Amino acid sequence: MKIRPPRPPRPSVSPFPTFSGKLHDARTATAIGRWLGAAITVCFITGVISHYLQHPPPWLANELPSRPYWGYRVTQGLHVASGIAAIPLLTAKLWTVYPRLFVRPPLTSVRHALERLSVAVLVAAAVFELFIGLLNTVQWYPWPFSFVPVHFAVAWLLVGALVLHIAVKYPQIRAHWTLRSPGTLELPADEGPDRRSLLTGVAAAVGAVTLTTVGQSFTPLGRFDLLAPRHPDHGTQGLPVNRTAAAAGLAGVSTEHWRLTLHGEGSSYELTLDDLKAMRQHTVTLPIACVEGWSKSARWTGVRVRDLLERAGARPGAAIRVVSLERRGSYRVMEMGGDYTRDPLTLLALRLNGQVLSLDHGFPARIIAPNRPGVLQTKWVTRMEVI
Ligand SMILES: Nc1nc2c(c(=O)[nH]1)N[C@H]1C(S)=C(S)[C@@H](COP(=O)(O)O)O[C@H]1N2
Ligand SMILES: [Mo]
Repeated sequence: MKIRPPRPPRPSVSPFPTFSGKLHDARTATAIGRWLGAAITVCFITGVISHYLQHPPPWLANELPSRPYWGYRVTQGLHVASGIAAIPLLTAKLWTVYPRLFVRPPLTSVRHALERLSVAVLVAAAVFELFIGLLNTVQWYPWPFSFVPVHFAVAWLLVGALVLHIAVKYPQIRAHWTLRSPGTLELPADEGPDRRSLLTGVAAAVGAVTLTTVGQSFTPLGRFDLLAPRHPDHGTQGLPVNRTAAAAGLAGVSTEHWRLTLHGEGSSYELTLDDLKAMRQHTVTLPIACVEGWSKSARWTGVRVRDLLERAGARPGAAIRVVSLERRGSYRVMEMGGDYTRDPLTLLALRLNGQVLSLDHGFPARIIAPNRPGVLQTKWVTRMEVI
């Protein structure tokens, strides 16, 4: 009987790439992840604020505060800026952790399967939110669903998956939270230049996209605003136009035939444009803060909404519905709670930066109110009803 000599073991060749560098380890993932986590947290909180200011549930509608007058400008500026900053951060984070896609065996236990599933949900939700959010800033909607409810719902999914992810990864996050060794001020010797270069590169990318877009709402940096879709200095009468009269289907408004109708609780009345001009005029400086991210302050002159309501015999702080001449469109009808109608800064404006409102800015009359999303600053107003 012949005995075969034992075969030398075959070197096992994995069809999958292997990674050993520092750029794909838990320390790099943590370093980038904490900045990404911070950006997503700011984006989520400011997004929830924006959502409830724009679409309050009935119990909240009359409680929304009209101050600070600059509130929405700041929260929405942060929302769009943190979302834009999250794009290079998410890209870098995914690049750092993508070797984990090739981990073998793909599933070791139920727990491992659940962990991978939660990461899949997290990544999908994050990519989806940043993608549709970015396209929304340029008002491009190449999808069949409506943006706001979907963006809002997936945000909760994203934050839920993020909380789960942080809980699961807590031991690694804690171990790698700072890049310094415990008790020293020096970077440990094994922190080669590559990790630092990567983090510097990511920081530079975040700085670059922020600097070239944040000027759309933070106007002192306006001259660096090269990439944002809107520039606060472009537009008639010193203010960008979000939706032109032509886009809203308004060819013109006849001053002669235009009326403002006011439905109070007991009484109703109608005013011509001359009647409105004859009422006491007030001038306020307030921003238009568009949900899409741009903001610009302007000087508005017109009649206080509370004076108009008082004249209709409405109780102070009544909530109202405002209707535009525009025939269709989601911004044709707007509702406004008592804090806004009571606020002396809330105007039915007739003039903008010292000139009669142009048709694109809402001639003959538009709403301007403090701490309000731009979409609710209704243009071409023709009717106000106490509700
Ligand atoms: N009737 C009506 N009002 C409207 C709109 C609209 O489409 N229709 N757009 C709103 C949006 S989204 C913004 S940001 C502001 C912009 O005002 P502006 O175009 O005068 O800058 O108007 C708001 N008022
Ligand atoms: Mo807007």
